[in-house]
Amino acid sequence: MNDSNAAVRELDAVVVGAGFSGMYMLHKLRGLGLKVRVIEAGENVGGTWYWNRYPGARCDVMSMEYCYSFDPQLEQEWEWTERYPSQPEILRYLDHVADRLDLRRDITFRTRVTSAHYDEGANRWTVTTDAGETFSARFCVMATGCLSTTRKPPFEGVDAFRGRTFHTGEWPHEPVDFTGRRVGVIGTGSSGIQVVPVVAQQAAKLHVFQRTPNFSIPAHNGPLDPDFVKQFKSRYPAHRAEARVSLFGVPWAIDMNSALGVPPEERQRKYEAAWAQGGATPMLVAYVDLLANEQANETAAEFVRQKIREIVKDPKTAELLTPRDHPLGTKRICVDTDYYATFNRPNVELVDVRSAPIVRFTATGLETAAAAYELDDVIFATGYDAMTGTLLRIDVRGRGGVSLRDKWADGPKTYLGLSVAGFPNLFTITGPGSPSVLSNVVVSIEQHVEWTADCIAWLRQEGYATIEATPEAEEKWVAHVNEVADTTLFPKANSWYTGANIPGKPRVFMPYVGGVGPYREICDGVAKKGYEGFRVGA
Ligand code: N01
Repeated sequence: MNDSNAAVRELDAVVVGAGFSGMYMLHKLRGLGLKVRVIEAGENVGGTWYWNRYPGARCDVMSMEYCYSFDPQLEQEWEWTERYPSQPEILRYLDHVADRLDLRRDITFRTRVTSAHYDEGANRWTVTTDAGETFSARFCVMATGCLSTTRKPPFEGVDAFRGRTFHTGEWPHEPVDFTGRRVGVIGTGSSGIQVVPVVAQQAAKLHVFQRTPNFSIPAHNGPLDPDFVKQFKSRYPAHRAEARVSLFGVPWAIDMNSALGVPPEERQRKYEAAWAQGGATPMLVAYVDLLANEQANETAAEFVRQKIREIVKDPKTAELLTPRDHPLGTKRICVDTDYYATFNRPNVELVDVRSAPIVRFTATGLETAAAAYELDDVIFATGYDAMTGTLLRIDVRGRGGVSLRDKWADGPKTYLGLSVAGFPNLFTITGPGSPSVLSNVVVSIEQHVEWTADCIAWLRQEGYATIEATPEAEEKWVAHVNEVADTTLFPKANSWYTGANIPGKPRVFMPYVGGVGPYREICDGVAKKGYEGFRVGA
Protein backbone atom coordinates (compact mmCIF):
# COMPACT_ATOMS: atom_id res chain seq x y z
CA MET A 1 0.00 0.00 0.00
CA ASN A 2 3.01 2.27 -0.05
CA ASP A 3 2.41 5.36 -2.12
CA SER A 4 5.78 6.72 -3.16
CA ASN A 5 4.18 10.03 -4.16
CA ALA A 6 2.67 10.65 -0.76
CA ALA A 7 4.05 13.74 0.94
CA VAL A 8 6.52 13.21 3.75
CA ARG A 9 5.32 14.78 6.98
CA GLU A 10 8.05 16.58 8.87
CA LEU A 11 7.97 16.18 12.64
CA ASP A 12 10.21 16.45 15.65
CA ALA A 13 9.24 13.05 16.99
CA VAL A 14 7.28 9.95 16.03
CA VAL A 15 5.96 7.83 18.88
CA VAL A 16 4.87 4.27 18.09
CA GLY A 17 1.94 3.10 20.24
CA ALA A 18 -0.76 4.85 22.28
CA GLY A 19 -0.89 2.82 25.47
CA PHE A 20 0.22 4.11 28.88
CA SER A 21 3.72 4.85 27.44
CA GLY A 22 2.84 6.53 24.17
CA MET A 23 0.16 8.70 25.74
CA TYR A 24 2.45 10.08 28.41
CA MET A 25 5.34 10.44 25.93
CA LEU A 26 3.13 12.56 23.68
CA HIS A 27 2.13 14.74 26.62
CA LYS A 28 5.75 15.25 27.73
CA LEU A 29 7.11 15.98 24.25
CA ARG A 30 4.31 18.42 23.55
CA GLY A 31 5.30 20.11 26.80
CA LEU A 32 8.76 20.64 25.29
CA GLY A 33 7.13 22.33 22.31
CA LEU A 34 7.88 19.46 19.92
CA LYS A 35 5.77 18.55 16.93
CA VAL A 36 4.82 14.94 17.61
CA ARG A 37 2.72 12.23 15.94
CA VAL A 38 1.71 9.01 17.65
CA ILE A 39 0.92 6.03 15.40
CA GLU A 40 -1.40 3.42 16.91
CA ALA A 41 -2.74 0.17 15.43
CA GLY A 42 -5.93 0.17 17.52
CA GLU A 43 -8.97 2.34 17.00
CA ASN A 44 -8.44 4.08 20.29
CA VAL A 45 -5.91 4.58 23.06
CA GLY A 46 -5.15 1.86 25.62
CA GLY A 47 -2.49 -0.42 24.15
CA THR A 48 -2.66 -3.82 25.78
CA TRP A 49 -5.85 -2.78 27.58
CA TYR A 50 -7.45 -1.94 24.25
CA TRP A 51 -6.86 -5.47 22.91
CA ASN A 52 -7.26 -7.66 26.00
CA ARG A 53 -11.06 -7.59 26.34
CA TYR A 54 -11.50 -11.23 27.35
CA PRO A 55 -13.96 -12.01 30.14
CA GLY A 56 -12.18 -11.71 33.49
CA ALA A 57 -9.35 -9.45 32.20
CA ARG A 58 -8.07 -7.52 35.16
CA CYS A 59 -4.76 -6.05 36.27
CA ASP A 60 -2.75 -7.78 39.00
CA VAL A 61 -1.51 -4.47 40.44
CA MET A 62 -3.89 -2.55 42.69
CA SER A 63 -5.97 0.20 41.08
CA MET A 64 -4.70 2.97 43.32
CA GLU A 65 -1.16 2.16 42.19
CA TYR A 66 -1.75 1.19 38.56
CA CYS A 67 -2.27 4.70 37.26
CA TYR A 68 -0.29 7.80 36.35
CA SER A 69 1.33 9.79 39.12
CA PHE A 70 2.43 12.81 37.07
CA ASP A 71 -0.82 14.70 37.50
CA PRO A 72 -1.79 15.13 41.19
CA GLN A 73 -5.21 16.47 40.28
CA LEU A 74 -5.94 13.47 38.05
CA GLU A 75 -5.01 10.99 40.76
CA GLN A 76 -7.20 12.81 43.26
CA GLU A 77 -10.18 13.12 40.93
CA TRP A 78 -10.28 9.66 39.39
CA GLU A 79 -12.42 7.17 41.31
CA TRP A 80 -11.39 3.53 41.03
CA THR A 81 -14.22 1.22 42.05
CA GLU A 82 -12.42 -2.08 42.74
CA ARG A 83 -9.25 -3.17 44.49
CA TYR A 84 -7.86 -4.55 41.21
CA PRO A 85 -8.99 -2.70 38.10
CA SER A 86 -10.93 -4.55 35.42
CA GLN A 87 -9.98 -4.07 31.77
CA PRO A 88 -13.06 -1.91 31.00
CA GLU A 89 -12.28 0.35 33.95
CA ILE A 90 -8.61 0.81 32.92
CA LEU A 91 -9.75 1.62 29.41
CA ARG A 92 -12.24 4.18 30.74
CA TYR A 93 -9.40 5.72 32.76
CA LEU A 94 -7.09 5.97 29.73
CA ASP A 95 -9.94 7.38 27.64
CA HIS A 96 -10.46 10.00 30.31
CA VAL A 97 -6.74 10.86 30.33
CA ALA A 98 -6.76 11.16 26.52
CA ASP A 99 -9.69 13.60 26.76
CA ARG A 100 -8.24 15.53 29.66
CA LEU A 101 -4.91 16.08 27.89
CA ASP A 102 -6.53 16.40 24.47
CA LEU A 103 -4.20 13.72 23.11
CA ARG A 104 -6.23 12.31 20.22
CA ARG A 105 -5.58 15.21 17.83
CA ASP A 106 -1.95 14.05 17.58
CA ILE A 107 -2.66 10.33 17.29
CA THR A 108 -3.20 8.44 14.03
CA PHE A 109 -5.33 5.36 14.82
CA ARG A 110 -5.91 2.13 12.86
CA THR A 111 -2.38 2.38 11.47
CA ARG A 112 0.71 0.24 11.95
CA VAL A 113 4.27 1.39 11.60
CA THR A 114 5.98 -0.92 9.12
CA SER A 115 9.48 0.53 9.03
CA ALA A 116 11.72 3.06 10.75
CA HIS A 117 15.01 3.81 8.97
CA TYR A 118 17.71 6.16 10.18
CA ASP A 119 18.99 8.52 7.51
CA GLU A 120 22.61 9.26 8.46
CA GLY A 121 22.98 12.20 6.08
CA ALA A 122 19.98 14.04 7.46
CA ASN A 123 20.18 12.73 11.05
CA ARG A 124 16.50 11.87 10.84
CA TRP A 125 14.22 8.86 11.11
CA THR A 126 12.01 7.98 8.16
CA VAL A 127 8.97 6.15 9.47
CA THR A 128 6.46 4.47 7.15
CA THR A 129 3.05 2.98 7.90
CA ASP A 130 0.72 0.40 6.41
CA ALA A 131 -1.54 3.28 5.36
CA GLY A 132 1.17 4.48 2.99
CA GLU A 133 2.18 7.50 5.04
CA THR A 134 5.78 8.59 5.54
CA PHE A 135 7.02 10.69 8.42
CA SER A 136 10.42 12.23 8.90
CA ALA A 137 11.43 13.01 12.45
CA ARG A 138 14.51 13.71 14.51
CA PHE A 139 13.43 11.34 17.27
CA CYS A 140 11.69 7.99 17.18
CA VAL A 141 10.22 6.61 20.40
CA MET A 142 9.11 3.00 20.52
CA ALA A 143 6.24 2.85 23.01
CA THR A 144 5.21 -0.53 21.67
CA GLY A 145 4.63 -2.35 24.96
CA CYS A 146 6.10 -5.64 26.14
CA LEU A 147 3.11 -7.88 25.49
CA SER A 148 1.54 -6.73 22.23
CA THR A 149 2.31 -9.38 19.64
CA THR A 150 0.11 -12.40 20.28
CA ARG A 151 1.27 -15.94 19.70
CA LYS A 152 -0.89 -18.76 18.40
CA PRO A 153 0.86 -22.13 18.10
CA PRO A 154 0.61 -23.42 14.51
CA PHE A 155 -1.55 -26.47 15.32
CA GLU A 156 -2.20 -28.77 12.39
CA GLY A 157 -5.67 -28.33 10.89
CA VAL A 158 -6.57 -25.24 12.92
CA ASP A 159 -8.05 -23.55 9.83
CA ALA A 160 -10.36 -26.51 9.25
CA PHE A 161 -12.02 -26.04 12.66
CA ARG A 162 -15.60 -24.92 12.03
CA GLY A 163 -16.26 -23.49 15.50
CA ARG A 164 -15.36 -20.05 16.80
CA THR A 165 -11.76 -19.26 17.80
CA PHE A 166 -10.52 -16.41 19.98
CA HIS A 167 -7.18 -15.19 21.29
CA THR A 168 -7.30 -13.49 24.69
CA GLY A 169 -5.01 -10.73 23.38
CA GLU A 170 -7.19 -9.95 20.33
CA TRP A 171 -10.64 -10.26 21.82
CA PRO A 172 -13.69 -9.03 19.85
CA HIS A 173 -15.29 -5.75 20.87
CA GLU A 174 -18.79 -7.15 21.09
CA PRO A 175 -19.72 -9.41 24.02
CA VAL A 176 -19.17 -13.14 23.38
CA ASP A 177 -21.75 -15.50 24.84
CA PHE A 178 -20.60 -19.01 25.78
CA THR A 179 -23.93 -20.11 27.24
CA GLY A 180 -24.64 -23.74 26.54
CA ARG A 181 -21.46 -24.23 24.49
CA ARG A 182 -18.59 -26.70 24.62
CA VAL A 183 -15.52 -24.54 25.09
CA GLY A 184 -11.79 -25.32 25.10
CA VAL A 185 -9.21 -23.01 26.67
CA ILE A 186 -5.60 -23.66 25.62
CA GLY A 187 -3.04 -22.18 28.02
CA THR A 188 -2.88 -21.61 31.76
CA GLY A 189 -0.80 -18.44 32.14
CA SER A 190 -2.23 -15.23 33.63
CA SER A 191 -4.73 -14.87 30.77
CA GLY A 192 -5.98 -18.47 30.90
CA ILE A 193 -6.24 -18.38 34.68
CA GLN A 194 -8.43 -15.26 34.47
CA VAL A 195 -10.67 -16.36 31.62
CA VAL A 196 -11.35 -19.91 32.87
CA PRO A 197 -13.49 -19.12 35.96
CA VAL A 198 -15.69 -16.66 34.04
CA VAL A 199 -16.28 -18.85 31.00
CA ALA A 200 -16.92 -21.85 33.27
CA GLN A 201 -20.00 -20.07 34.61
CA GLN A 202 -21.55 -19.91 31.14
CA ALA A 203 -20.27 -22.90 29.21
CA ALA A 204 -22.09 -26.23 29.12
CA LYS A 205 -18.70 -27.92 29.21
CA LEU A 206 -15.25 -26.38 29.60
CA HIS A 207 -12.04 -28.24 28.79
CA VAL A 208 -8.88 -26.56 30.05
CA PHE A 209 -5.89 -27.79 28.06
CA GLN A 210 -2.89 -27.39 30.35
CA ARG A 211 0.72 -28.07 29.42
CA THR A 212 2.42 -26.49 32.45
CA PRO A 213 0.71 -25.57 35.72
CA ASN A 214 1.39 -22.13 37.18
CA PHE A 215 1.36 -20.72 40.68
CA SER A 216 -1.67 -18.57 41.31
CA ILE A 217 -2.61 -16.51 44.35
CA PRO A 218 -6.12 -15.20 45.02
CA ALA A 219 -6.72 -11.51 44.32
CA HIS A 220 -9.46 -11.16 46.95
CA ASN A 221 -10.81 -8.52 44.66
CA GLY A 222 -13.80 -6.46 45.72
CA PRO A 223 -15.19 -2.95 45.90
CA LEU A 224 -12.82 -0.33 47.28
CA ASP A 225 -13.69 0.91 50.73
CA PRO A 226 -14.23 4.72 50.55
CA ASP A 227 -12.30 5.20 53.81
CA PHE A 228 -9.34 3.29 52.41
CA VAL A 229 -9.45 5.40 49.24
CA LYS A 230 -9.61 8.62 51.24
CA GLN A 231 -6.70 7.54 53.37
CA PHE A 232 -4.68 6.40 50.37
CA LYS A 233 -5.32 9.64 48.48
CA SER A 234 -4.26 11.71 51.47
CA ARG A 235 -0.89 9.93 51.30
CA TYR A 236 -0.60 9.70 47.52
CA PRO A 237 2.68 11.65 47.18
CA ALA A 238 4.31 9.48 49.86
CA HIS A 239 3.00 6.23 48.29
CA ARG A 240 4.32 7.28 44.91
CA ALA A 241 7.70 8.24 46.32
CA GLU A 242 7.98 4.83 48.01
CA ALA A 243 6.96 3.03 44.82
CA ARG A 244 9.64 4.83 42.81
CA VAL A 245 12.44 3.58 45.05
CA SER A 246 11.00 0.11 45.68
CA LEU A 247 12.03 -3.17 44.07
CA PHE A 248 8.83 -3.89 42.13
CA GLY A 249 7.31 -0.42 41.73
CA VAL A 250 4.82 -0.95 44.52
CA PRO A 251 5.26 0.49 48.00
CA TRP A 252 5.89 -2.76 49.84
CA ALA A 253 8.89 -3.20 52.05
CA ILE A 254 10.75 -6.48 51.69
CA ASP A 255 11.41 -8.49 54.87
CA MET A 256 15.19 -8.70 55.09
CA ASN A 257 15.13 -12.03 56.96
CA SER A 258 15.91 -15.32 55.25
CA ALA A 259 12.95 -17.69 54.93
CA LEU A 260 15.30 -20.34 56.32
CA GLY A 261 16.26 -18.29 59.36
CA VAL A 262 12.86 -18.32 61.05
CA PRO A 263 10.93 -21.15 62.77
CA PRO A 264 8.55 -23.05 60.40
CA GLU A 265 5.44 -22.00 62.38
CA GLU A 266 6.35 -18.33 62.08
CA ARG A 267 6.94 -18.76 58.36
CA GLN A 268 3.62 -20.51 57.96
CA ARG A 269 1.83 -17.63 59.72
CA LYS A 270 3.51 -15.14 57.42
CA TYR A 271 2.56 -17.05 54.27
CA GLU A 272 -1.02 -17.43 55.54
CA ALA A 273 -1.18 -13.66 56.06
CA ALA A 274 0.20 -13.05 52.54
CA TRP A 275 -2.35 -15.47 51.07
CA ALA A 276 -5.17 -13.79 53.01
CA GLN A 277 -4.01 -10.38 51.85
CA GLY A 278 -4.03 -11.56 48.23
CA GLY A 279 -2.01 -10.72 45.13
CA ALA A 280 1.57 -11.73 44.39
CA THR A 281 3.53 -8.99 46.14
CA PRO A 282 2.92 -9.86 49.82
CA MET A 283 4.19 -13.39 49.11
CA LEU A 284 7.21 -12.24 47.10
CA VAL A 285 8.37 -9.74 49.71
CA ALA A 286 7.78 -12.12 52.65
CA TYR A 287 11.51 -12.97 52.86
CA VAL A 288 14.55 -11.49 51.19
CA ASP A 289 15.84 -14.72 49.67
CA LEU A 290 12.69 -16.16 48.09
CA LEU A 291 13.87 -15.27 44.59
CA ALA A 292 17.53 -16.03 45.23
CA ASN A 293 17.72 -19.29 47.17
CA GLU A 294 16.04 -22.48 45.99
CA GLN A 295 15.53 -23.92 49.45
CA ALA A 296 14.00 -20.68 50.70
CA ASN A 297 11.77 -20.50 47.64
CA GLU A 298 10.66 -24.07 48.16
CA THR A 299 9.09 -23.13 51.53
CA ALA A 300 6.76 -20.64 49.82
CA ALA A 301 6.19 -22.85 46.77
CA GLU A 302 5.17 -25.75 49.00
CA PHE A 303 2.79 -23.47 50.91
CA VAL A 304 0.97 -22.62 47.64
CA ARG A 305 0.98 -26.28 46.56
CA GLN A 306 -0.70 -27.18 49.85
CA LYS A 307 -3.37 -24.54 49.20
CA ILE A 308 -4.08 -26.10 45.80
CA ARG A 309 -4.50 -29.52 47.46
CA GLU A 310 -6.89 -28.00 50.01
CA ILE A 311 -9.04 -26.21 47.43
CA VAL A 312 -9.26 -28.79 44.64
CA LYS A 313 -11.37 -31.77 45.70
CA ASP A 314 -10.22 -34.36 43.17
CA PRO A 315 -6.65 -35.36 44.17
CA LYS A 316 -5.67 -36.27 40.60
CA THR A 317 -6.77 -32.86 39.29
CA ALA A 318 -5.08 -31.14 42.24
CA GLU A 319 -1.82 -32.92 41.47
CA LEU A 320 -2.01 -31.93 37.80
CA LEU A 321 -2.57 -28.29 38.80
CA THR A 322 0.46 -28.33 41.10
CA PRO A 323 3.53 -26.56 39.69
CA ARG A 324 6.83 -28.35 40.25
CA ASP A 325 8.95 -27.30 37.28
CA HIS A 326 9.94 -23.77 38.35
CA PRO A 327 10.55 -21.84 41.58
CA LEU A 328 7.64 -19.66 42.77
CA GLY A 329 7.80 -16.20 41.21
CA THR A 330 10.29 -17.03 38.47
CA LYS A 331 7.36 -16.99 36.05
CA ARG A 332 4.91 -14.15 36.55
CA ILE A 333 2.75 -15.30 39.48
CA CYS A 334 -0.88 -15.37 38.40
CA VAL A 335 -3.48 -13.56 40.47
CA ASP A 336 -6.93 -15.08 40.24
CA THR A 337 -10.52 -15.11 41.33
CA ASP A 338 -11.69 -18.69 42.04
CA TYR A 339 -9.30 -20.34 39.58
CA TYR A 340 -8.52 -23.51 41.52
CA ALA A 341 -12.08 -23.83 42.88
CA THR A 342 -13.39 -23.75 39.30
CA PHE A 343 -12.02 -27.28 38.86
CA ASN A 344 -14.55 -28.50 41.44
CA ARG A 345 -17.38 -27.64 39.03
CA PRO A 346 -18.97 -30.61 37.27
CA ASN A 347 -18.79 -28.89 33.87
CA VAL A 348 -15.01 -28.26 34.00
CA GLU A 349 -12.34 -30.77 33.04
CA LEU A 350 -8.57 -30.33 33.16
CA VAL A 351 -6.80 -31.99 30.23
CA ASP A 352 -3.09 -32.70 30.61
CA VAL A 353 -1.48 -31.86 27.26
CA ARG A 354 2.01 -32.35 28.69
CA SER A 355 1.65 -36.13 28.77
CA ALA A 356 -0.59 -36.21 25.67
CA PRO A 357 -0.01 -33.09 23.53
CA ILE A 358 -2.51 -31.55 21.15
CA VAL A 359 -1.88 -33.29 17.85
CA ARG A 360 -4.34 -31.61 15.50
CA PHE A 361 -7.55 -29.68 15.13
CA THR A 362 -10.49 -31.24 13.29
CA ALA A 363 -13.63 -29.65 11.86
CA THR A 364 -15.45 -30.28 15.14
CA GLY A 365 -12.79 -30.01 17.83
CA LEU A 366 -9.28 -31.16 18.54
CA GLU A 367 -7.34 -34.33 19.17
CA THR A 368 -4.63 -34.94 21.68
CA ALA A 369 -2.31 -37.92 21.64
CA ALA A 370 -4.79 -39.58 24.04
CA ALA A 371 -8.34 -38.51 23.09
CA ALA A 372 -10.63 -36.43 20.85
CA TYR A 373 -12.64 -33.44 22.13
CA GLU A 374 -15.76 -32.06 20.47
CA LEU A 375 -15.77 -28.27 20.84
CA ASP A 376 -17.89 -25.32 19.70
CA ASP A 377 -15.36 -22.66 20.70
CA VAL A 378 -11.61 -22.56 21.32
CA ILE A 379 -9.94 -19.79 23.31
CA PHE A 380 -6.22 -19.43 22.75
CA ALA A 381 -4.65 -18.12 25.95
CA THR A 382 -1.25 -18.92 24.48
CA GLY A 383 0.56 -15.68 25.19
CA TYR A 384 2.89 -13.34 23.36
CA ASP A 385 6.17 -12.90 21.55
CA ALA A 386 7.08 -10.76 24.53
CA MET A 387 9.42 -7.80 24.88
CA THR A 388 11.08 -8.02 21.46
CA GLY A 389 8.31 -9.39 19.18
CA THR A 390 6.62 -6.08 18.43
CA LEU A 391 9.85 -4.14 17.92
CA LEU A 392 11.20 -6.76 15.54
CA ARG A 393 7.98 -6.87 13.54
CA ILE A 394 8.90 -3.36 12.43
CA ASP A 395 11.79 -3.08 9.97
CA VAL A 396 14.02 -0.89 12.16
CA ARG A 397 17.35 0.11 10.63
CA GLY A 398 20.09 2.22 12.17
CA ARG A 399 23.47 3.45 10.99
CA GLY A 400 24.79 1.75 7.85
CA GLY A 401 21.34 0.23 7.24
CA VAL A 402 21.97 -2.32 10.01
CA SER A 403 18.67 -3.91 10.95
CA LEU A 404 17.58 -4.39 14.54
CA ARG A 405 16.56 -7.94 13.62
CA ASP A 406 20.17 -8.74 12.66
CA LYS A 407 21.62 -6.88 15.62
CA TRP A 408 19.36 -8.81 18.02
CA ALA A 409 19.65 -12.17 16.26
CA ASP A 410 21.20 -13.69 19.42
CA GLY A 411 18.96 -11.76 21.81
CA PRO A 412 18.24 -8.10 22.57
CA LYS A 413 21.14 -5.77 23.34
CA THR A 414 20.44 -2.33 24.76
CA TYR A 415 21.97 0.27 27.01
CA LEU A 416 19.68 0.68 30.04
CA GLY A 417 16.82 -0.84 28.04
CA LEU A 418 16.38 2.65 26.63
CA SER A 419 18.78 2.93 23.73
CA VAL A 420 20.54 0.75 21.16
CA ALA A 421 24.09 1.36 19.91
CA GLY A 422 24.04 2.27 16.22
CA PHE A 423 20.45 3.57 16.43
CA PRO A 424 20.78 7.29 17.26
CA ASN A 425 17.81 9.19 18.69
CA LEU A 426 15.80 5.98 19.02
CA PHE A 427 14.32 5.37 22.47
CA THR A 428 12.66 2.16 23.66
CA ILE A 429 10.18 2.69 26.49
CA THR A 430 10.32 -0.30 28.89
CA GLY A 431 12.72 -1.96 26.46
CA PRO A 432 14.56 -5.23 27.16
CA GLY A 433 17.26 -4.63 29.77
CA SER A 434 14.99 -2.51 31.98
CA PRO A 435 12.72 -3.58 34.90
CA SER A 436 9.52 -3.20 32.80
CA VAL A 437 7.57 -6.46 33.19
CA LEU A 438 9.11 -7.21 36.60
CA SER A 439 7.50 -4.12 38.04
CA ASN A 440 4.32 -2.13 38.33
CA VAL A 441 4.82 -1.18 34.72
CA VAL A 442 3.19 2.25 35.02
CA VAL A 443 5.94 3.30 37.44
CA SER A 444 8.58 2.04 35.00
CA ILE A 445 6.85 3.73 32.08
CA GLU A 446 6.74 7.09 33.84
CA GLN A 447 10.42 6.81 34.69
CA HIS A 448 11.41 6.00 31.09
CA VAL A 449 9.19 8.67 29.57
CA GLU A 450 10.52 11.34 31.94
CA TRP A 451 14.12 10.25 31.40
CA THR A 452 13.64 10.37 27.60
CA ALA A 453 11.96 13.79 27.68
CA ASP A 454 14.72 15.15 29.95
CA CYS A 455 17.36 13.75 27.59
CA ILE A 456 15.75 15.42 24.56
CA ALA A 457 15.46 18.72 26.47
CA TRP A 458 19.15 18.45 27.43
CA LEU A 459 20.22 17.79 23.83
CA ARG A 460 18.38 20.90 22.76
CA GLN A 461 19.81 22.98 25.56
CA GLU A 462 23.36 21.83 24.78
CA GLY A 463 22.88 22.25 21.03
CA TYR A 464 23.33 18.58 20.12
CA ALA A 465 21.44 16.91 17.32
CA THR A 466 21.93 13.24 18.17
CA ILE A 467 22.54 10.89 21.05
CA GLU A 468 23.31 7.18 20.93
CA ALA A 469 24.63 4.53 23.25
CA THR A 470 28.26 3.57 22.75
CA PRO A 471 28.87 -0.11 21.92
CA GLU A 472 31.05 -0.37 25.06
CA ALA A 473 28.35 0.96 27.37
CA GLU A 474 25.82 -1.33 25.76
CA GLU A 475 28.06 -4.36 26.15
CA LYS A 476 28.70 -3.55 29.81
CA TRP A 477 24.99 -3.09 30.48
CA VAL A 478 24.05 -6.38 28.80
CA ALA A 479 26.70 -8.13 30.91
CA HIS A 480 25.36 -6.43 34.05
CA VAL A 481 21.76 -7.44 33.26
CA ASN A 482 22.90 -11.06 32.89
CA GLU A 483 25.08 -10.97 35.98
CA VAL A 484 22.24 -9.70 38.15
CA ALA A 485 19.79 -12.22 36.67
CA ASP A 486 22.26 -15.01 37.44
CA THR A 487 22.24 -14.13 41.13
CA THR A 488 18.52 -14.98 41.16
CA LEU A 489 16.39 -18.01 40.41
CA PHE A 490 14.67 -16.32 37.44
CA PRO A 491 16.74 -17.98 34.68
CA LYS A 492 15.64 -21.39 36.02
CA ALA A 493 12.14 -21.06 34.56
CA ASN A 494 11.10 -21.67 30.96
CA SER A 495 9.27 -18.37 30.84
CA TRP A 496 8.52 -15.70 28.29
CA TYR A 497 11.01 -13.55 30.27
CA THR A 498 13.70 -15.70 28.62
CA GLY A 499 11.96 -16.16 25.26
CA ALA A 500 11.44 -19.86 26.05
CA ASN A 501 7.77 -19.76 24.99
CA ILE A 502 8.67 -19.11 21.33
CA PRO A 503 10.37 -21.99 19.50
CA GLY A 504 13.67 -20.77 18.04
CA LYS A 505 13.77 -17.50 20.01
CA PRO A 506 17.20 -16.93 21.61
CA ARG A 507 17.23 -17.81 25.31
CA VAL A 508 18.21 -14.57 27.06
CA PHE A 509 16.82 -13.24 30.33
CA MET A 510 15.36 -9.98 28.99
CA PRO A 511 14.17 -7.79 31.88
CA TYR A 512 16.49 -6.12 34.39
CA VAL A 513 16.01 -7.77 37.76
CA GLY A 514 18.00 -5.28 39.84
CA GLY A 515 14.84 -3.50 41.01
CA VAL A 516 12.97 -0.34 40.09
CA GLY A 517 14.63 1.92 42.68
CA PRO A 518 18.26 0.90 42.06
CA TYR A 519 17.65 1.04 38.30
CA ARG A 520 16.25 4.57 38.56
CA GLU A 521 19.35 5.61 40.47
CA ILE A 522 21.56 4.22 37.70
CA CYS A 523 19.62 6.07 34.98
CA ASP A 524 19.64 9.33 36.94
CA GLY A 525 23.39 8.94 37.56
CA VAL A 526 24.02 8.46 33.83
CA ALA A 527 22.12 11.69 33.06
CA LYS A 528 23.88 13.62 35.82
CA LYS A 529 27.26 12.64 34.40
CA GLY A 530 26.38 14.25 31.06
CA TYR A 531 24.79 11.08 29.69
CA GLU A 532 27.66 8.79 30.46
CA GLY A 533 27.91 5.88 28.04
CA PHE A 534 26.26 7.87 25.26
CA ARG A 535 27.84 9.64 22.33
CA VAL A 536 26.38 12.95 21.20
CA GLY A 537 26.62 14.58 17.79
CA ALA A 538 26.31 18.17 16.69
O1 N01 B 1 0.66 -15.97 28.34
P1 N01 B 1 1.71 -17.02 28.96
P2 N01 B 1 -0.49 -15.12 29.09
N1 N01 B 1 0.15 -26.35 23.68
O2 N01 B 1 2.82 -17.06 27.99
C1 N01 B 1 0.41 -22.37 26.87
C2 N01 B 1 0.59 -10.53 31.44
N2 N01 B 1 -0.81 -10.64 31.83
O3 N01 B 1 -1.21 -14.35 28.03
O4 N01 B 1 3.76 -22.86 29.94
C3 N01 B 1 -0.39 -26.16 24.90
O5 N01 B 1 2.01 -16.72 30.36
C4 N01 B 1 1.60 -22.22 27.77
O6 N01 B 1 2.04 -23.46 28.24
P3 N01 B 1 3.62 -23.64 28.66
C5 N01 B 1 1.45 -11.21 32.50
O7 N01 B 1 2.66 -10.55 32.64
C6 N01 B 1 -1.17 -10.03 32.98
O8 N01 B 1 -1.29 -15.97 29.96
O9 N01 B 1 4.42 -23.02 27.54
N3 N01 B 1 -0.24 -25.05 25.62
C7 N01 B 1 1.01 -21.30 28.85
O10 N01 B 1 0.25 -22.04 29.76
C8 N01 B 1 1.61 -12.59 31.90
O11 N01 B 1 2.69 -13.31 32.41
C9 N01 B 1 -2.44 -10.15 33.41
O12 N01 B 1 3.80 -25.09 28.78
C10 N01 B 1 0.47 -24.07 25.08
C11 N01 B 1 0.08 -20.41 28.03
O13 N01 B 1 -0.16 -21.08 26.79
C12 N01 B 1 1.73 -12.27 30.43
O14 N01 B 1 0.79 -11.22 30.22
C13 N01 B 1 -3.37 -10.89 32.71
C14 N01 B 1 1.06 -24.18 23.82
C15 N01 B 1 0.68 -19.04 27.75
O15 N01 B 1 0.90 -18.37 28.94
C16 N01 B 1 1.42 -13.40 29.49
O16 N01 B 1 0.31 -14.14 30.00
C17 N01 B 1 -2.99 -11.50 31.54
C18 N01 B 1 0.87 -25.38 23.11
N4 N01 B 1 1.41 -25.59 21.90
C19 N01 B 1 -1.69 -11.38 31.10
N5 N01 B 1 1.71 -23.03 23.56
C20 N01 B 1 -2.78 -9.49 34.69
O17 N01 B 1 -2.46 -8.33 34.92
C21 N01 B 1 1.54 -22.23 24.62
N6 N01 B 1 0.79 -22.86 25.55
C22 N01 B 1 -3.46 -10.28 35.68
